[in-house]
Amino acid sequence: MGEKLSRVVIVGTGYVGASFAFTMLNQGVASELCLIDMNKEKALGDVMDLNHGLPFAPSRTKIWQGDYSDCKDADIVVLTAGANQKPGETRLDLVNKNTKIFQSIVSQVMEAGFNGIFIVATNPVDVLSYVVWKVSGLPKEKVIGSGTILDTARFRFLLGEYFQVDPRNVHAYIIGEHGDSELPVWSSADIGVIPLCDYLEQKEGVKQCDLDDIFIHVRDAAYEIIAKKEATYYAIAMALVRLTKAILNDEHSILTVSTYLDGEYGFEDVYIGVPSIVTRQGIERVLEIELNKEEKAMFARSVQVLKDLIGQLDL
Ligand code: 6V0
Repeated sequence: MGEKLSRVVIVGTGYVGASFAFTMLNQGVASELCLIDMNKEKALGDVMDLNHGLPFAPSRTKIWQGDYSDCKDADIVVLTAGANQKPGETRLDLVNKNTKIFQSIVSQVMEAGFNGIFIVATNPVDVLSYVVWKVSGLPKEKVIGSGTILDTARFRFLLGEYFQVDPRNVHAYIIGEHGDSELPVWSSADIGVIPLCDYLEQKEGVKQCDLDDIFIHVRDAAYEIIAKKEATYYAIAMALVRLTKAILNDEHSILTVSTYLDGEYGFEDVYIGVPSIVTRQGIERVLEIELNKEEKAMFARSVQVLKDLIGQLDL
């Protein structure tokens, strides 16, 4: 084949990490997949199980249970380790528990000589992306949180159902904290080529209260799913693979990832979900959506929630 090898290391092979590995294998995204977990038996079990699927995979992938020294030559390290959200627990409750875990993991990855891109999925993802950026010492472009990529997908799915349009033709964003203070950017949402606001005026049967309901379902989706089956993992796994592909293939894709703000939207020193251009180098730039007055206020509140948490961290 002669193609350049691409190595992706996954730290944390729980529900999310293992689903991510499975999706990577099914889509033939990387030539090397290395799985690390403090529960070595679990990681080894996953490696065996995934390897047995290789005869059905679209391309050859080398999969093994590794250790932190394998991060030296990795293009991407995906962090899905840590405690997950328990029923009734907010993502923000997890912060102290997972910050400690991350300080230890990221130090070990960096000691191995890693110089690639971190993708962070563990919650609270915006705060932990900030932790990874601080602890790793890598440039901000190289630390990317999954942010509101999943929330945006949920939003597009529900809007697609409502308007009976393919969700891939729904151009609408959820921005802000991946959590309770996130917000829908209604003012710039388009259904296909029609601004949603026009749609609202023109189409009978399209009501603002239905749209508000859709957002509430998006915001509270994780709570609903966790109450039913204890964890959410398929859609986030697919979202993480989408992000991984955007990086490895230098796609310049616009994804609502958690990105370091350095003056964009009038804020700095915070990681938060905003549409950003993702390339082989990581985040190329943040796109600033024109927000209306109400959206600006909601975004500012979301930034404040995250800044308050970051301010309490012992970094
Ligand atoms: P899980 O199934 O408990 O898996 C976590 C894994 O991490 C386990 O296998 C642990 O053994 C492992 N682990 C814990 N500590 C360490 C350590 N120090 N070193 C190595 N491995 C360790 O959790 P699950 O996979 O369900 O969730 C993982 C994280 O993803 C949680 O924080 C979730 O809240 C978060 N999610 C984030 C989403 C997003 O949109 N960003 C969506 C869903 C879940």
